[in-house]
Amino acid sequence: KAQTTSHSYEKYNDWETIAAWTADIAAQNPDLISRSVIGETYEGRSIYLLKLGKSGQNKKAIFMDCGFHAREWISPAFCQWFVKEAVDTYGEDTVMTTLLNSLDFYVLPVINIDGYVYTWTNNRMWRKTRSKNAGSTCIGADLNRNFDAGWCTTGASNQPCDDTYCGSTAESEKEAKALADFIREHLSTIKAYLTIHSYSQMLLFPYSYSYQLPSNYEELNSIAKAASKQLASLYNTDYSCGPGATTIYPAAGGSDDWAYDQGIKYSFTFELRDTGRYGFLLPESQIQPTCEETLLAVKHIANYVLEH
Ligand code: ING
Ligand code: ZN
Repeated sequence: KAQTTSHSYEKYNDWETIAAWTADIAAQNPDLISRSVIGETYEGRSIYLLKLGKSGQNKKAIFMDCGFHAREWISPAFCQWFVKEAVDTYGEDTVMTTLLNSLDFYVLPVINIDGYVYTWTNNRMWRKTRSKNAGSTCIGADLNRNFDAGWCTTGASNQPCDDTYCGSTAESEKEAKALADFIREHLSTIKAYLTIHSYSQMLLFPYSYSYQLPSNYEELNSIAKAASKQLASLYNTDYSCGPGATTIYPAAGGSDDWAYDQGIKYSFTFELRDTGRYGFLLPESQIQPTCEETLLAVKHIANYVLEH
């Protein structure tokens, strides 16, 4: 374990920096981390996935992605932070050690890479992908409306110029297809799906495309409450928990609903800090506290999955 220090975890990093970091951190921690490429973005960038965990047999896995929406910069910062914590606290922190000995974590640091690059170069408030739309001069689709879960039936737009454009079909976006293909290929091991967004301070679970409650609603609700309690224990940050449709708003085509309907019964969307004062422009001074508190919630969920 080494070299987590030369990377700036308390700053927002551009894609070039994050991409180089994925290679470095895997190379420097070969017994704990491996890197793969699960596909390419519309503009041809490699979509990197880190697999964290000590080698072992028949391990359950937890999948976590960051950077669905380009402007939500705290999200990729959290995925980087999580990997740093795994490296730095394995063998020191008993919970992290147990988790990495017994589980694999798939961490996808940025899924919407093209959009993320665009927020650094052109428009800080960009949300969507950067794909061309037939018959329109408007660019991109909302990756979190592009999954095959009640696709485009509610809380989504069929107009390419809108920020919640659902795309021409479910999985029309190469990034959504790559993510969905990977999860489909690993359904026998992936027991939990976590997707990191901002902002609102919420811990959401299915469904968002319907008001129907998931079959294990009581279980998901109690996990979310306990995870939020852990999160609040550090800085008193207040989170709301519940199904997406009633807690934030009805919205179809989200990845958590899709993963849940694939059979991944522990599926959560995090909406990190804050509640709107800074919104997507969360100051770098809040990266450390936000990531530390969120880590407690993620560890709680992972530990629950390990024990069930
Ligand atoms: N919020 C999510 C969004 O995609 C969400 C809320 C979660 C919708 C789960 C659907 C499913 O709109 C942000 N901030 O992106
Ligand atoms: Zn988002």
